[in-house]
Amino acid sequence: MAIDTARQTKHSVCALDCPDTCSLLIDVDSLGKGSRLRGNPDHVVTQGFLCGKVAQYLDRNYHAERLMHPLKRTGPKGTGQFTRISWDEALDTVATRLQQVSDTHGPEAILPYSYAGTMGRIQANGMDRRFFHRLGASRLDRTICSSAGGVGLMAAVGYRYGTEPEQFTDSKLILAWGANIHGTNVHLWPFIVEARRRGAKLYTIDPVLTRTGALADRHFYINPGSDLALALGMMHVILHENLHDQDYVAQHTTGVADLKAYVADYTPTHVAQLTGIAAEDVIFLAREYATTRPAVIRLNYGVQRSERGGRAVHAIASLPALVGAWRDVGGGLQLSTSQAFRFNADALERPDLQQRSPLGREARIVNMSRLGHALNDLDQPAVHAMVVYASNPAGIAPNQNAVRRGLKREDLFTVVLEHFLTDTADYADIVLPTTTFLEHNDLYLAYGHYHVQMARPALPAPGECKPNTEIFRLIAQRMGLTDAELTASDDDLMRAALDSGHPFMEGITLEALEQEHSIRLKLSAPGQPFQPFAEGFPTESGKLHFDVANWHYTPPVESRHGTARHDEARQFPLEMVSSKNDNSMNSTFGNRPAVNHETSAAKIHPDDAAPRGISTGDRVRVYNGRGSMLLRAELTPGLRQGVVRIPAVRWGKLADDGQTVNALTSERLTDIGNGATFYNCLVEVERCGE
Ligand SMILES: Nc1nc2c(c(=O)[nH]1)N[C@H]1C(S)=C(S)[C@@H](COP(=O)(O)OP(=O)(O)OC[C@H]3O[C@@H](n4cnc5c(=O)[nH]c(N)nc54)[C@H](O)[C@@H]3O)O[C@H]1N2
Ligand SMILES: Nc1nc2c(c(=O)[nH]1)N[C@H]1C(S)=C(S)[C@@H](COP(=O)(O)OP(=O)(O)OC[C@H]3O[C@@H](n4cnc5c(=O)[nH]c(N)nc54)[C@H](O)[C@@H]3O)O[C@H]1N2
Ligand code: SF4
Ligand SMILES: [Mo]
Repeated sequence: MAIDTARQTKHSVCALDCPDTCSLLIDVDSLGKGSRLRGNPDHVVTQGFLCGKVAQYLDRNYHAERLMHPLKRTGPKGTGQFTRISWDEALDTVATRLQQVSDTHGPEAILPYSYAGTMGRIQANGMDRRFFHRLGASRLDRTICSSAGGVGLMAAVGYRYGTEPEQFTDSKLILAWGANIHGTNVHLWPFIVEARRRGAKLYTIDPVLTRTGALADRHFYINPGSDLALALGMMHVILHENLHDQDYVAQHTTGVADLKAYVADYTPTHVAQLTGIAAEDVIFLAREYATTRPAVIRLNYGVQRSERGGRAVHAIASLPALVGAWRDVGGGLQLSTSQAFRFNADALERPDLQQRSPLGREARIVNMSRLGHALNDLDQPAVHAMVVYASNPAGIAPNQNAVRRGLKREDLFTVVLEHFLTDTADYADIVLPTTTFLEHNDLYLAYGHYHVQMARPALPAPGECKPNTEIFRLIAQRMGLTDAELTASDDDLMRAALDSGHPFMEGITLEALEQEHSIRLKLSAPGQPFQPFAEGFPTESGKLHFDVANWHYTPPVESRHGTARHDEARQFPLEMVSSKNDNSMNSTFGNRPAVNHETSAAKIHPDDAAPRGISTGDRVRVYNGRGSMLLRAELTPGLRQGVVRIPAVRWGKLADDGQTVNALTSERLTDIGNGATFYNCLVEVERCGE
């Protein structure tokens, strides 16, 4: 066979909702067929490797069930019966129906629903936003993942950024706090391996012994949602043993005297009762943390998917200031790095295009974490049309039975832009086939490093697939919206986003990205490490304020601790943590058999299984007042007793009972940030027959 001399290696970027935002290389033959997807060896964070899920992404890209042309529904909603239609018919239907809904009920009756199926700036945060602003549609508050933690972090340090991953090699103590680094953020791992080779210790704090916990020097099992109490207990020990950095505290913080008085009650013994972490371990953690330099906390979002999660992040993110950890290269804290990416969001998303509602107000804001409520209970106006893209709410949104009840409404017109017929697409009136990140233009920030990236299509769009940007341009056109903002090209959008004038973005242009693919933000002078808070904070006073006003810890309503008096806790005595699966990405790879297997397990502590007569391999029903789901039991001592872990999120349509784990979760919101509380969820488990 002749060698394909036209084969090229192209650059791309992984668009999945992952902190690592990897730089990719792909071989493409003369017919445009891709092979050998791999990590870019020249990228300082990607380091030439990919996680297991994306190493096989081409299987997904070329999957036989990939959507290739528009569809319209032919059966009852939710049954997934469709017939092929042309783009012409699809666009006409969508334009006509959206217009009708807007004319009849007002534009706020239209709800966009999107999250981070792609993290690209233009495909899921660009033309779509302009279009919905111009319509005057309801605005979606995108709270499903990180808003509680984001608000908590800002309350502490003023910005949503922190320690650079490359600096972890200099750390001597790494606290992985609600962070399954090896499972969800694997490109941080090599830096930790190097730090440990140089003598660093790694401790993990998690109700579950994850892959990361199993590799740590010590693991601390914590009661779900009790992290605020642990942070206060550590502060108690640090202040009462005078282990804080008096100089840094005096120069760069306020309120330490109040803090000391406030945490007096949070003695190790009291904190042990609240968190389940033994008093001597609370003391151990505090002493190790305060006396080891540099010390870094890798806080991840596990902590803040909880009723007390926002304040927990606020308190945890105040710890590095107490011990002066921000002074050191390799010290500090990382929850997210995203806010350092100073794109010009206003120029990209054009909130100024927003039409006022016929009621004379700004378009209302709808919280995506309460979609069940939005679809069933909102009025003035009720939601009559929903356009879903880069998200799968029938699977990933809490209180799934309410969500699906809403999606079934005959008076709701639903459009879904997708790669596959997901649980959500099965409820659509019109399904539109979209390109993947390998097939379209996009510009990327990251939330786990500081490199801006851009990707051109590495592969041709298959079948009749189109990018989201193009689909929103076409719908706008059919609706007679000819504004220049709605006809802007992908490059126009990227240029608008890059043109912010912020010093971090200096020299980062489309042309520069075209050449270099990935460029580090200009965070510090060449050769100098980025130390964001070594010299104070970007708050009004320039200081971090130990703001104890709302730090009083009471256990989450939906937990066994302190609320055992409640009926709920008696009926449903186990706490379910539906944290991330190791080998997938939320529901994105749910049609892979191995992922379906992984997400169909209920992990149960032997001491909880025994009284229920449950053994590994048994079929069990996990249930509460909101729903029920059938799973396979897997006994493991790697859990806090009383906790059941169900890795999220499977495809309901592939399960006998049609359910995902979100049949069980609630629409209750976090203390601050209006986030979802996926990880405070009381359930009961019973063995069931075949
Ligand atoms: N493999 C894989 N990688 C992913 C994803 C995926 O689905 N699979 N999803 C991506 C997304 S969307 C995100 S947001 C990130 C999230 O990344 P992470 O935040 O690391 O992931 P989570 O699994 O949500 O939570 C981390 C850990 O927090 C623990 N946890 C739960 N409740 C508590 C608590 O109350 N206190 C403490 N201390 N720990 C708690 C969980 O058991 C879990 O091990 O990962 C991204 N990467
Ligand atoms: N129980 C429980 N529920 C959870 C979580 C949990 O830990 N436990 N995690 C929560 C969190 S942190 C998050 S971030 C959310 C994630 O929820 P979602 O953002 O909905 O993420 P996915 O489930 O990965 O679904 C993304 C969908 O986007 C599609 N997609 C990908 N790229 C594109 C594109 O370019 N265009 C279009 N139109 N579509 C595209 C994919 O095919 C996929 O079906 O889930 C939340 N739900
Ligand atoms: S999912 Fe994360 S680790 Fe995997 S390739 Fe994408 S960015 Fe990299
Ligand atoms: Mo997320």
